[in-house]
Amino acid sequence: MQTTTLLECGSRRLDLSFPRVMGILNVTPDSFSDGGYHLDIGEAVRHAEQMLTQGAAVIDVGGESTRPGAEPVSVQQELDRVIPVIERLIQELDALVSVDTSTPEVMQEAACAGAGMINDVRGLRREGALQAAIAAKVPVCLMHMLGEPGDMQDAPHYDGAVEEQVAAFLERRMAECEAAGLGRDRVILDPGFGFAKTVEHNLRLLDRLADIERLGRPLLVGMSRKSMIGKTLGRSVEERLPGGLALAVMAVERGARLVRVHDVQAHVDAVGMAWAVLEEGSRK
Ligand code: YH5
Repeated sequence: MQTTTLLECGSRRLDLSFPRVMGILNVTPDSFSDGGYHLDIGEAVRHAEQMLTQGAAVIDVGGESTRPGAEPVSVQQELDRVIPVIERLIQELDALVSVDTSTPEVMQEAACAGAGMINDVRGLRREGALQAAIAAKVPVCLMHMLGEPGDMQDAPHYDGAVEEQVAAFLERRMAECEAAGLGRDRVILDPGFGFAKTVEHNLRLLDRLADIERLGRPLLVGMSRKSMIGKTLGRSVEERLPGGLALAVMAVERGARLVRVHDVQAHVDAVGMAWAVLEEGSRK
């Protein structure tokens, strides 16, 4: 099936008729993989510039750690971390910026500063988030997660097949958002790898990604450096790139159009190579 999806991201457009790479820019002092390295605004901008040079189509800027046990951040703290970085990425690099937040005030300010996408791991379920996202008039990534980051990994349980539960959740959430005024044409869907899921859930969900693709919206996946790789292969965070590339390629083969990663260059090549094969076989 040929999907020609052009997303209107504020003043920018994002062509998702082929898979694109989203570079992760953490502006948190307690981030799992990049702990504290990108707090400096100048350093964050340089890191983003490098990811853009390497072929990232979107920079995902986040100021709240979703790691279990991470300190909660206040709205003001999150604004202080994220907004100055977003402003500079847009003014200096003309980047397409996604804001990784569940906080309505941050969505609003980020959109005012020129962010072209909202990425909310809580699927706009915080009070005021849905209205803020609608007012922002940019595409939104709705992700699947049970519970809250703090408790989600306690005992993830699904009645029946995980892919069916995740697809049903995303379908329902998309319908609720649509009823409130968020058009489907502005929705990107994400099964939420690592969020309230065991390794087995994550592996099965990737294998059955087609069940989520059937919902008819572009798919985003985030597996970069996650513990599904670490636990399967017995690798530390620094050793997870080869495993992550394999997962990204499999996701693209199953329809993913945005791959959220730390290591942009390697993923641009892996995804580009996989896509060349799929195009030649014209299965996509
Ligand atoms: C995602 O999947 N994930 S934050 C633990 C790691 C490495 C990375 C143990 N935000 C997603 O990236 N947004 C995050 O090593 C996300 N989809 C979307 N849409 C967690 C993360 C990470 C966690």
